[in-house]
Amino acid sequence: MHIADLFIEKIYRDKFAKQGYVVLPLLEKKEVDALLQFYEQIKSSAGVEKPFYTSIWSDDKAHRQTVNDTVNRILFPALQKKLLAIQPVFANFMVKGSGDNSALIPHQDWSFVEEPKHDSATVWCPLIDVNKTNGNLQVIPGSHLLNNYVRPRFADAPFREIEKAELKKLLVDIPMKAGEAIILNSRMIHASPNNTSNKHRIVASVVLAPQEATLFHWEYEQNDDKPLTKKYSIKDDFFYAYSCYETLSDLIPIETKSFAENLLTLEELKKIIGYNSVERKLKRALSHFLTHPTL
Ligand SMILES: O=C(O)CCC(=O)C(=O)O
Repeated sequence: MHIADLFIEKIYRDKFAKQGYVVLPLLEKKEVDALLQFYEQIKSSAGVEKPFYTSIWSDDKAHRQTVNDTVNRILFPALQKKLLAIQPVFANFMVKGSGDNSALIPHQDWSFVEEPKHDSATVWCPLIDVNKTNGNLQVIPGSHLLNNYVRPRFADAPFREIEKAELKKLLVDIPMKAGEAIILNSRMIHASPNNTSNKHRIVASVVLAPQEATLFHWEYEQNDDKPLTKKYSIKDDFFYAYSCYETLSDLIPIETKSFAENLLTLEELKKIIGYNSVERKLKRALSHFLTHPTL
């Protein structure tokens, strides 16, 4: 089952399947305010001193759990008005302080389900208006068509040999209002620029999977120079039970396999995403007339 098929409205089903993401209105103002108020209450317990951090990086399990439960309690019912038969994998705050080191490099998210039989998506919902000056999300449209279906923790990206400047040219900024959400396939390449404003950028986020899909987590390991993946069967408490930097030594993998990677060139990536530079330039030129670029 695929997330694209679970949108109630056809327009979102079609857009999500084609471009790998959609932007839609999600939260009411009172829900945005409730999340901001909750963030203010718990921010000091995160204990993460980085210009960009997400709650699952916190060493404090109680912090990870309370953020998961509270963010999920507000986001998930709102999402059930847009999508059928979904399950939350984990929920999170993603906070970007101001400064030159707050950018996030292009990456894909981990796999959470058996792909391509199923897929999963990240819901990213800013609690303040975002644009390219304060760390809006950037995506490479069409990059959900990449076929690296196992994306383990600690593994490097299959597009790591492409020059950073070239990769950046493929990114599209997604400016959004507080309470809107971008829902993106976990395979999408995404990033975010530095926050050059003097205000923290706070985002509430939840990863979604189809209800019928079993949740898994893959870990990358180098063994005698041979790359391996270990596959774990997980429950929805996994991402607050373990911080994202922990090795999972007390868990028993259900499968250990060698990890075969196919490193992408720029040309291969452009072909997969159906990159059309003329169309992209035209859309850029028109983009100030549009609330959301949809390329
Ligand atoms: O919050 C951000 O700026 C980036 C979020 C992100 O990379 C993610 O959701 O994986």
